[in-house]
Amino acid sequence: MEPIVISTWQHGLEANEEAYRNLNENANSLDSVERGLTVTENNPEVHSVGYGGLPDNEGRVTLDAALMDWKARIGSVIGIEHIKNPIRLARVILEDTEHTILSGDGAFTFAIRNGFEPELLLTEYSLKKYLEWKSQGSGKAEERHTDRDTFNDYHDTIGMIAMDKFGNITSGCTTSGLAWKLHGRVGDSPIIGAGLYNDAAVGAAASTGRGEECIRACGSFYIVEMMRQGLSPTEACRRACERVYKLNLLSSKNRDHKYQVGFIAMNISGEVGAFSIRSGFQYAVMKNNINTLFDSEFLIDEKYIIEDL
Ligand code: SD4
Repeated sequence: MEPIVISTWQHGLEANEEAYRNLNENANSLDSVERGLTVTENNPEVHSVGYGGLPDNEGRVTLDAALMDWKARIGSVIGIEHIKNPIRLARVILEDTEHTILSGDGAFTFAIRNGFEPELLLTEYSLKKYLEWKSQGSGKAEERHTDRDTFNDYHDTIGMIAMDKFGNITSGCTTSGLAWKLHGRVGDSPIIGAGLYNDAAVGAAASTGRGEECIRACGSFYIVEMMRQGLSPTEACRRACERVYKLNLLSSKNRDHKYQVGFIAMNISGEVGAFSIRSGFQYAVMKNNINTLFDSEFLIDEKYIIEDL
């Protein structure tokens, strides 16, 4: 098969390069996704992933990451602190334990026992932004996106799906979650079926954006099931966005409706697609040695007014 990799947002371009280089050298998709996502975790300019990720409401950088491969193997890490590459830890959980998910202190202890070095992940920039937020006193978590309009300031979760030369697909996600989230809050990224899902007979999906809304819809699982029924990756992602949108409204009229959720998907023929709730979501696809950033199709435009519904 021709290798192919798709990932979320503009920073997906850089991660794709690394994943694709590995795929081209005959690495499997699990190795390639892990290595690709590590690039984003290591980049302090990406303020929603790994080192340099914006902290929670207590000023603590807490990271979520997960991997799922074509053998339905899972490794997920929730709310880990001081470990720069949670995606590498997710890989160790996937390969070397009987478990699927480790969280918090237990995940940290497991990491140290497995040779990971503790590091300070709060950068000068993140601390400055945190102190600014504190002094404003809104107390609310914030979604920040690397969209077309705000690219220079904000960054976002990276989700990635890759197919290797053997036709095997792996999906992965890594994030520091919403900026200023309540300490202990868990988003979609480490939740299997929400932030990512993989089925060797069908394909895979991954998400970005407001985790609460994606979790409510089991977004990534839903996309894989839609593709199983014969929908294209783009059409399956569109259906998932409709589901997210409806469940957000159903769950509460008072809920914050100004959220973004974006999905990417790939089927076992190597076709890819994406869809988002609002405009601005971008995704990067690399195949045939060409890495391209696309604007996603979306469900509603910014003129949407909740009171009209
Ligand atoms: C989360 N989906 O924790 C992640 C973060 C994100 O815009 O993508 N934020 O909800």
